[in-house]
Parts: sequence; structure tokens; C-alpha cells
Amino acid sequence: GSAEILDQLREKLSPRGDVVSPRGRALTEEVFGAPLTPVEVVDKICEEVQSTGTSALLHYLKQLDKADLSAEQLRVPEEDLAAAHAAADSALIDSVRRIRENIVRFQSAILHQDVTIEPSPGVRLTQRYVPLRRVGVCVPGGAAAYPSTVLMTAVPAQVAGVKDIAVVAPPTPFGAYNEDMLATCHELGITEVYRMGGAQAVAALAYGTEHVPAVQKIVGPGNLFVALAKKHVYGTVDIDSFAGPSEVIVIADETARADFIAADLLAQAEHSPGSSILITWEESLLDAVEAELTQQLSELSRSDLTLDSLEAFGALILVNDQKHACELTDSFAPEHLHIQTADPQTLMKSINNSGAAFLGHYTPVALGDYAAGPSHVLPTGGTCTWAAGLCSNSFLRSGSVTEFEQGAMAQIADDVERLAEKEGLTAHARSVSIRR
Ligand code: HSO
Ligand code: ZN
Repeated sequence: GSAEILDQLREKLSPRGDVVSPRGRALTEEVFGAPLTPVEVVDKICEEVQSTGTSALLHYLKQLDKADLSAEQLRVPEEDLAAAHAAADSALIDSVRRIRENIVRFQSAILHQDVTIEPSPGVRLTQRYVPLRRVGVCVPGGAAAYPSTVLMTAVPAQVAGVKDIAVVAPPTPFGAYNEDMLATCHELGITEVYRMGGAQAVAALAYGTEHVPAVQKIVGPGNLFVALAKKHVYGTVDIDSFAGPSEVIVIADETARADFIAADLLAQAEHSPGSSILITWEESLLDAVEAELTQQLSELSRSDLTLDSLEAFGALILVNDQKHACELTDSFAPEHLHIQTADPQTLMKSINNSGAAFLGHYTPVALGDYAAGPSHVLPTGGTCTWAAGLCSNSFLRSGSVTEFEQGAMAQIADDVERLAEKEGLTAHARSVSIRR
């Protein structure tokens, strides 16, 4: 039955608690002298950074990231960004430029514009949009380097008109010491990059320290500690969402190619952890995809990690029909949905819940991960039923503007006075009646 399949599928979502490795657990125990839960660890770090600023930040960078930095070494010198750019593979820089253009095109087209209506003479109502002044972008640097995340966060912010963008990346070879990531920042005109990651970086951005000016919003993916820290600081600043491990559901029919599907499932598993789920009503696809998975896995650079993830968080599911596939997908609410059928547009109409959808045999999710235009920072773990992916509009705040002329005010006054009196707020009523 559907409910059972769904329960089994939910187990394929890697639970956030598991993201703490045994090594991570041992480390926090060593640092804090007690086996604290991840939430306790994060609360403690955030509170200390809030109260003692840079010294707590440096303390945790030393203890947790094994990076012995001075306050002056927190920020990457602008010369280093320029040097990384000068030394970078020129083909990479060309790609970054083209991708930036793709992102700018899409993100500008969807950017909210001010809306003004004049519902009656003498009344003017406006919703206006203002960019946030300063935002922080978290770029992961644990298991792999992510120049793509710089593009997919900073460019939408720039399109929205954000003036200051502070990038934080952990002090690791895949993070703040990654030349490609630094070169990408320079190409995008980002000058403020900090060597800090984890909960301590999120807290520093949210509360500000002597060396890190506070931001208004923190975006970008991260591990469990980053996600919990964003939750902790929400309210002091805004955040995008709590992005967890990546997921894909592929829906396929008899027109789909098993080798394509296997490649897509492996791409998601490569994030390790990443959930890779195929749903089909075409029985022959199951064996064909399985054979392709085995075949292609042997050719991958990260095959061990990918296999671990596939075994823990992969599933090939046979359903009765298309309708069943759509119901299951909607209940699971995947981060990525890829429809590889004869008529993906029609099928898409019966599915509401996905963070980002990819239609057709020639639209692998990797196009969206790297280059198409929509951001790859997306809601995971079923949260796309209420959360949206990052986009240029995530960096705007809206405010309303109301204007009445005297005659128009007199017309609406009765209703205002009546409600104000019902609420017992006579000063409110009087502020209107006095103008009649
Ligand atoms: N699939 C990830 C994004 C990514 N993939 C970055 C490769 N690099 C989350 O949407
Ligand atoms: Zn990806």
C-alpha cells in the first residue's frame, strides 16, 4: 500500500541526527568535556560568540576546526582573492561568467517590482520592495569545494541589489583555502570572505564581532551544526531555510533510458548522504537501472562514498500507474523532482510538492546544480510543502505605503471608528474623527 511505501521512503531521508559522525561526536565530547547533544553544543557556541565575540569565535575555530587563526587572519586578504583569480584555470573563469549571466537573466526576470493600486479616487496603496543591505553566505567546505554555491547564493543577492555580501567558508582546503572558490568570489566582485565555518561562523554573522560586522540574513547550506545555528539565530537575523542532505525523485516511464536514470541517481548519491529514489510503473526499468548503477558506479571518482549513500538512502520503486507515482511524490515532497516521461508537463500538473522540478530526458538535475539559472539552494526533507528555494526575492523585504486624501479618508472613517470602538480603543477612533 501507498502508506507503507511512504514510510519506507521516509527512512530514505537521511535523518539529520545521523549527520554527526562518530568523529564529530568524540570531538564535541572532548571540547565540551561532556556528551552534549548537537542542539546543546550549538546553543553554547552561539551564546558565547554573542557575549564575547571574536575571542569565542577564534576559540571554537581552534577547538572544532583545528585552525589556529589570529583575529587578523579571519578575513581572506583581497590580494589573495585576486591572486586566486589570476592563477585560476581561464576556462573555469569563462564558465563562471557564462553561468553568472544565466543566473542574472532568470533571477532578474522573477524579481518583484513595486505594485501600486488606486482602488478609489484619493487612495493610493503600494507594496514596495527594498533589498537587504548586508547578507551572509555560508559556503560548505567539509567533503567537497563548492564554487557553485557561491554563484547560486551571491548572484541572486546581487540581482536583488544587496550591497554587502560576506562569504564564510570553513578554514579547510575545500573551504576558505580553496582556490577555485576564492577565484569565483573575485570574479563575482565579492571582496569579503572569512575563514570560518560551523555554528561559530553563523553566530558571528548574526551577532557581529569586533572583526565581523553583523548581517541581516544568513543563507546557504551547511552541516547539522550550521543548520541548528541558523535556527538559533533566527529572529536576530533572517535565514533562508534548514537545508539538509540532498534528495531526488526520478519518475520514469517506458520512454526513459536506464543509463540516464542511473547517472542521475548516482549524481545525487555522490553528495553522500543524498537520497536517490526512482519511481516507475515500467517493471523492466528496475533491473535495467540496477544493472546500470553497478556498471557506472565502478567508473566514478567517489564510488565508495556514493555506494554507501546509495545503499542507505537509495530506492527503486515499482508503482501501479502514473497516478500512484504522483501521489507518492507529492507526499514525499522531494527537494528535486526529475520527470523522465513522454509528457512531463502534463504529469507535473498533478504534483504540487517539489523544491525544484526538472522536466524531460535532457534536463539532468546537474544543470540546475551548476548553471541553468534557478538557485540550487532548495528546501529538503519534505519542507518544500511550506518553504521555497532561494531566489533573488529572498533578498528583498517588502513594506507597504498608504496614502489618503481628505475626502477618501472621510469615506472610510465610519468603518474605522466603528471597529476602533468595538475594540475599546477610543483614541484610535478620535485620530480619525478629528480629521473629518
Ligand atoms: N545538489 C546540491 C547542489 C550542488 N550539487 C552543488 C553539486 N554542487 C543541492 O541542490
Ligand atoms: Zn548536486
